[in-house]
Amino acid sequence: MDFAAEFKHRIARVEAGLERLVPPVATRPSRLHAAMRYSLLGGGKRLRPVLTLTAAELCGARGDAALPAAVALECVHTYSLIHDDLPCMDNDDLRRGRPTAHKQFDEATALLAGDALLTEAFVILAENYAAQPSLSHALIRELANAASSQRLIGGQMEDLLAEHKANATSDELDFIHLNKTAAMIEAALVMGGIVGLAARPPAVASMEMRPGAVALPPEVLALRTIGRHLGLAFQITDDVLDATADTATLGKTAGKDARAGKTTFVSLHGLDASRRLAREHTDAALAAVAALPGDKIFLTTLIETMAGRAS
Ligand code: GRG
Repeated sequence: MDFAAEFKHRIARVEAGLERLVPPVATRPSRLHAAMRYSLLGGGKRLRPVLTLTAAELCGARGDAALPAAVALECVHTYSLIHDDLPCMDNDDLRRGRPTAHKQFDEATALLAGDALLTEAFVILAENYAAQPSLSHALIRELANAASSQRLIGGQMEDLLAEHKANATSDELDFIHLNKTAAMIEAALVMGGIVGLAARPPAVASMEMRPGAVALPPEVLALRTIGRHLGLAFQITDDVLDATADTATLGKTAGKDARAGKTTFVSLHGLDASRRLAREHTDAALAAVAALPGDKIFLTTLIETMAGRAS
């Protein structure tokens, strides 16, 4: 397998999906849709939607069945970045190598573009999986939980609270990253898995998808475990890069954590221990991949690539 070519191909599928499933700029009000598309289509590594497509294929999805799920996930991720950059949060000028949404447009437009992307994600799921109500429901539930007050938003809240403390504890840091970062990576993989498993014979698929189903399919449990470890490895690597890489390479402001006196994996454990910890979580993610069906070489190489990323 030519990993680089395959990765590029999957990113191109995601870009085409984003282009097609999000309202065009001409949609009224044009300024709002321009801001949504500016943030959504202006770069980004697309790791999460590629994870969705990959998990879906491993679990049996055909063609572009998981593309709307991948696009919905990227819409929620992009909303969180827009809001995180706002003056009332991180107050950042640079994102994905370009001016942040509130710098390019204005603060109110950026706020609304974030709100609209969050809402659009659920429109995309409801509309594109309408013919499979139990699948649609399972996807909406997964994404809503990941973006909820107890996960993404809860992680962001504790992150803000921790900024005002002299020293956050290891437990607080774990809560922040399990929720602010890992929740969306977990959801990316699980949503892909759910789409793949829905392609199984109807009786099995609808039983597994039922809310409160007694036994979740082992593939979903494995994807959750992979997502949790991958998310933690991703965040630790992010902290290491913030401390060691430059702004041009990152496409966002480097060194912000130390300047803000923020508790990070690096400030708490040091660079070497942080790198070791990231490696341990990457290995744990790789170990959990073994429980998945199919040819896992693309997923394992992607996990290794994420561990070794420079931006
Ligand atoms: C405002 C509800 C709300 C949440 C904000 C995503 C987020 C939570 C904050 C952004 C800052 C940050 C360091 C978050 C940790 C997760 C993370 C590293 C996000 C950036 O993901 P990448 O690197 O971004 O995959 P691209 O631009 O490549 O998609």
